[in-house]
Amino acid sequence: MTAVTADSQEAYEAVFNAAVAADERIEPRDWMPEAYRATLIRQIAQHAHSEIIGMQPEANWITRAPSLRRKAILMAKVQDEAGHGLYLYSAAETLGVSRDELLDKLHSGRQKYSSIFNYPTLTWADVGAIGWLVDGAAITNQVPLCRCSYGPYARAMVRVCKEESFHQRQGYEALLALSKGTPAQHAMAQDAVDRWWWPSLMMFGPPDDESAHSAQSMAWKIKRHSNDELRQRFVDICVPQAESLGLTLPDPDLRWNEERGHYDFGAIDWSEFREVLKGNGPCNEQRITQRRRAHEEGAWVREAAAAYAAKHSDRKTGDETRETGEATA
Ligand code: FAQ
Repeated sequence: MTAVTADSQEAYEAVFNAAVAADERIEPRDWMPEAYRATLIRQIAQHAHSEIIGMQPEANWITRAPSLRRKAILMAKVQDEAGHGLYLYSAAETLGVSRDELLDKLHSGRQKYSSIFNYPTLTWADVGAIGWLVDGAAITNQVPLCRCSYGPYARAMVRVCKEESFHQRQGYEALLALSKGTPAQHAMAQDAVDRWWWPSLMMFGPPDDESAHSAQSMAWKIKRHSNDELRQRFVDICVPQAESLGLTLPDPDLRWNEERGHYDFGAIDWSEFREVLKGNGPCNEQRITQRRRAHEEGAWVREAAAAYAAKHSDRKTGDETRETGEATA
């Protein structure tokens, strides 16, 4: 093996920087700075954990969906989120970490998942609000990630975004049905939007001047836009959609700013965000307990799948041995 000298390290770094500057993709076998690898593992793992923990709030309503059609749609959506988790864990594995290691870090609180999934789903309308607002925020954040400099993450995002876009529309449609329904249904939709609006804005992360990783992640073209830029884009998209829905966004300071060409919006309660990140949100305890339980209860499935794969690969090796006649002497 060739030793990496200070000179060759510099040469590798120059190739990496040139590839990033030219908007080329960095692939798993390419040399990359250790800090770039660590940042990607952190972000992709947090993203994957969010997808699988994010199954819980909506799954809460599968047994109580108001019709068979709504139930079938919701089951498909929750299953899609599990699929997103799988693509993302696979993308993280290309960076040299194992899925077991990442899940262990989630279960022991050493890695985060999105703050948004620590809020409860109190009524059926919350399923619509999650689709419209949470999936809507997720798409706003993730479309630029399709151009992330790391190839496997960028490619995973393409499919995830297509599916999230469908999820967003189903949420919008479910909320519209409630908003145009009876006064009680309309009130239920409004109450859900009142509760999910501010936490959805927090999904984009802390304000730019408090975002520890943004500058470096943007220089590496992992992130293409800052947290505040994407949050503003999301607000601008949501205001006319809320009007079409016949619902009000719970922010008296929300108004069009002609000069900026954007909607101004009120102050976000960052102390709430920090509390949720510290583990003190309304459902942190419940979410992680449920996740650990699901992992323990699924141990037999993982063992059975591993045993099956081992048996299958033994058979395959046996077949190949018979075909080539090797290992018979
Ligand atoms: N929640 O320096 P920054 C979905 C942490 S998927 C919790 O700005 P960065 C689909 C951050 O990790 C939703 N923690 O960090 C779905 C860092 O802590 P650390 C998930 C947060 O990485 C829908 C610290 O704060 N999406 O919804 C949050 O540059 C419906 C400083 O922050 C993604 O993960 C937060 N909201 O920017 C599923 C997208 N924000 O690690 C089911 C990919 C920040 O130093 C149902 N991720 N933190 O300990 C990203 O784009 C970025 O990681 C950001 C944060 C923008 C989230």
